[in-house]
Amino acid sequence: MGSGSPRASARRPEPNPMGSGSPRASARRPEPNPMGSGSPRASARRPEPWWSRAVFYQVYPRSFADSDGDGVGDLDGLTDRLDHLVELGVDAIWLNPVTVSPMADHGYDVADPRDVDPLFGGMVALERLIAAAHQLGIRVTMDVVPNHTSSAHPWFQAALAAGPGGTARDRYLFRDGRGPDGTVPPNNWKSVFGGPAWTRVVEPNGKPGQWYLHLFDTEQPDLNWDNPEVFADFEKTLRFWLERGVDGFRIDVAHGMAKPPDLPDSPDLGIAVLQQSDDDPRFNHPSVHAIHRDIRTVMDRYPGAVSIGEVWVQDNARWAEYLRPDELHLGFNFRLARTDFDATEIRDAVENSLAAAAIEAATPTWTLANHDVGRVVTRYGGGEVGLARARAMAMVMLALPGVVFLYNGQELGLPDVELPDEALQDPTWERSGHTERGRDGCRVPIPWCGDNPPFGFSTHADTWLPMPPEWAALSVEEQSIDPDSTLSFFRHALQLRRGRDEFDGTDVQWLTAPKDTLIFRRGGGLMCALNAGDRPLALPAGELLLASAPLADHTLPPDSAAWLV
Ligand code: TEU
Repeated sequence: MGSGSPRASARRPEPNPMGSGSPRASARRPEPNPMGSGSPRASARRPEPWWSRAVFYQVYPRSFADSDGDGVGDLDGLTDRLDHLVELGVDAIWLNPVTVSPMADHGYDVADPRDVDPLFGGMVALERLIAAAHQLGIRVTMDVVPNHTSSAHPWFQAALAAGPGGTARDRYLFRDGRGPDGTVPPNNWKSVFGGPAWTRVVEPNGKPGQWYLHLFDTEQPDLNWDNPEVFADFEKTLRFWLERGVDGFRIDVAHGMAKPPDLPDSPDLGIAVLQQSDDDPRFNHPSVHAIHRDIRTVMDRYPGAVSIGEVWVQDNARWAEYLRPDELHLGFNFRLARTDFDATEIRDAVENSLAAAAIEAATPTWTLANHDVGRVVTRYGGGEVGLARARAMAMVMLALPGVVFLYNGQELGLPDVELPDEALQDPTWERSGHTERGRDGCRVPIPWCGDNPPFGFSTHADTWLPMPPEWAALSVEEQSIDPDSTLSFFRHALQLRRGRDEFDGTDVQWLTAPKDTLIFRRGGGLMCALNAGDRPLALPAGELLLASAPLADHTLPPDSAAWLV
């Protein structure tokens, strides 16, 4: 890292090991890209890329910090709060969509992929964020949404206006309906958010006409990736952001995009709202890989830039196909996010995730929470127990080789919030006929300081989702002064992970451990023990680096974890 970086010199005694120098980054950044072949951990043959053991911090921009007092978070709010990320010790931000959008799915409905929505502060605010983050040695990756656009996108508006048969409709998946009057949707697919995946349009002549496919909300029409214009435009989008200094992308629904020819009916798989399965014809069609190869060709022109796919595929072999050397750099693996607090299941999930990545010699990735799957504390039972388990599992995740994703608020131990019906905004709530509450509960704004909502998140009392009064105790300010807080714990854990050689190596060796517990050892010498049972676990001999709960006589209480060397 450049010696002039305030973060490196003042706060980071042990610079994060990075890979080889990037011509792209050094050309455009005041500070040279914090890389360098001098990394002690980079292999002699091939230096590790910067992201190979990075901690990514996911910022849900609506909920992070509001700078202009409208009750919705924005990019200047994030820029103002970057110190929090420096203190936490993360390497990169993953920014959920900030591009121009009517916000039917809070930005995943993109009307202009190459501009920033005024709600988030417009293009200048993103430029300020990128400059400030880079100055602090933090990289910025952003969401891109190739599977669909917003129905407000000019292409879709043109498709509606053009009527059937024209080239404008060929950028999307328009089809005639079935039945005598075309009143039956072209196939039986369901939307991931509930209800049919097809909506019928009113044609320019005022009559009901064709249907269009939308795997998500009605306002998110799926693009036709067989049309070469679609990739050409996506390439433009990737280059546009890379040229502006973005360090990479999280590719939304990276297993979508390609659809089976003729869009056949789906067998009734009984798939619930917000779920997918490997037999599901809506996703993971083999021709998606040609798209990823094309994307990689673009990425390779920008050395150091990373592509991270959202790949909801269970089968290891099929998941790994996305990580072939000419496809994605990284793929989200969601196994841990779907695993209960059960030692056997956790070990299975870890082994499976490692095995999946190993198929293509890819870097493993670990996720416990995000803006879709909910918060860890709640998933593990809520309250004190849920929090204890969330801290313990964070230690397991941070002890594993590869890349870790933290979801904003995870470092504060925030739970999901039970919101009143009238506050709900996720399209899932309406589309499921009010049977599925959707994902709003894990998207409530972050408490920064003070005794009452909005806790420094905004100057506006009416935040876009209401904040619970009891979050006063969970604010960043409150937790910063408490050495035993979850925030202090995360800061310490990330500092150790970044600075200690014992976290080196790519292997995970399982040691003998009593029922309902697990112990593994890393090549560098780190041992991680997890007690998911109900009796204390006697720890193996070694020096204690960190524990998620107080120890008594070198024994680990239930619902906790420890690192030893
Ligand atoms: O999610 C894709 C997706 O398929 C998820 O809805 C998934 O089924 C669910 O989270 C499993 O629990 C991405 C974004 O992450 C999500 O926020 C968007 O709503 C969606 O794409 C549409 O763009």
